[in-house]
Amino acid sequence: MRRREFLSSVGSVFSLGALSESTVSRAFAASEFVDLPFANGRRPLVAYPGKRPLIQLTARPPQLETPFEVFNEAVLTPNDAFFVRYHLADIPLSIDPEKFTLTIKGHVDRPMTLSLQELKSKFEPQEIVAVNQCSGNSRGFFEPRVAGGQLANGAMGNARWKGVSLRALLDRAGVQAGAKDVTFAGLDGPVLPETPDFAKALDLDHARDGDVMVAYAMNGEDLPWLNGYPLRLIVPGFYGTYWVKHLNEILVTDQSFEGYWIAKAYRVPNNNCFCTEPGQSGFASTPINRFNVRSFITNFKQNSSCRADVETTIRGIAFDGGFGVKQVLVSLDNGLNWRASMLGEDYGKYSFRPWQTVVQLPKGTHMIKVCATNNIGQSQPMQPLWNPPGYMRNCVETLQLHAV
Ligand SMILES: Nc1nc2c(c(=O)[nH]1)N[C@H]1C(S)=C(S)[C@@H](COP(=O)(O)O)O[C@H]1N2
Ligand SMILES: [Mo]
Repeated sequence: MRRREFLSSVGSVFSLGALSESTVSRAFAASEFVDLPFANGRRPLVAYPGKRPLIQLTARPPQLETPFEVFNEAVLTPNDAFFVRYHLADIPLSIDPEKFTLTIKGHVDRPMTLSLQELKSKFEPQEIVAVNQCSGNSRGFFEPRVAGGQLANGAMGNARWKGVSLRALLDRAGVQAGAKDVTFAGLDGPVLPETPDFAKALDLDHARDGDVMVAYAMNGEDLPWLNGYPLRLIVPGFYGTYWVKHLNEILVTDQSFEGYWIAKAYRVPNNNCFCTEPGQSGFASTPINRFNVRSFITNFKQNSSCRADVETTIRGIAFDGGFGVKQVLVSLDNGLNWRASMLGEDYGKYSFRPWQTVVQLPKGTHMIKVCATNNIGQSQPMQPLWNPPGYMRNCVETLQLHAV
């Protein structure tokens, strides 16, 4: 179904609230701004329907970053604070949940068109807590700078997703011998016909791993509009580019998918570090896939202060591409010595893992570093790695903290 049809449909139509086609292109009156810590980092804080004021990167399409303080509120990122990323300006503005359907077709014995109600009632529900992170999260910190959305660290979020396992859907449809890839398309489209429509693919084994799912709920509520209402793909451990929103078509093919958004975009250098030297060219590339390991301090801002000589808790989050966080080390002396922190509640191997440690800092300025390791021994580099598209930043973060 195309967007025009939603706009003309009647009944209990969900829509983007006050957001009409003309206002979607305009920033809502922003009264506040934030300064992200890199050049040209001034951004308006803008409240879209269903969202609290978030850091606006672009208005058309809406691209919103989560203010970093939110990650100190809870391990699960609240729906109204979850970041938003779109590529194409023609996003759906109105959807009738009674009429919406998901189609599964291609190399299957029983092509299906399911209503939302059928999806919810005819399949066993499944829940997974998983981080969604944009490939370009933290791109604004790249040195030398690279083209693309200049994001700080807020293009990520962690939620409890509920839906149906993609394997169950594919099994019901009956995947035929010779099938190779599964492709996914959503309701948004390009404004210009020359622009390739947003579509992604997974190989059949990945699509059938039992964890990839079609989600209809996030943290116990319907998906927020801007996070893919009414259905989105969840690809735990993989970068957000695979998490197709407003998902309405699943196609099983007997060929390798060669669509623009995999064959040309979202590729990284094909080596162990997914990195190159600035200026280097002619390297082989591969589609971006799993997250690398990251960790952050969430309860102190850069260049803030704490009380000297008293017990102070430093805490934060860590995550990886689905092997689970094993350990989070903290250094109070800019990386010379490291101590273990205490890991908090385990929400599963795809989730943020909270950690904390209690310190007592003498008067002065301290360079606090945090470094996580996952269950297969992957860790974080001390120095930032570089690649032309500005993807996968995961170097050890340093907090400058003044004990006073
Ligand atoms: N339909 C659709 N799905 C999409 C995209 C898009 O442009 N259109 N962008 C992808 C990218 S690159 C990211 S990082 C995630 C962001 O998910 P969010 O907007 O829910 O935070 O959505 C993915 N799914
Ligand atoms: Mo992304």
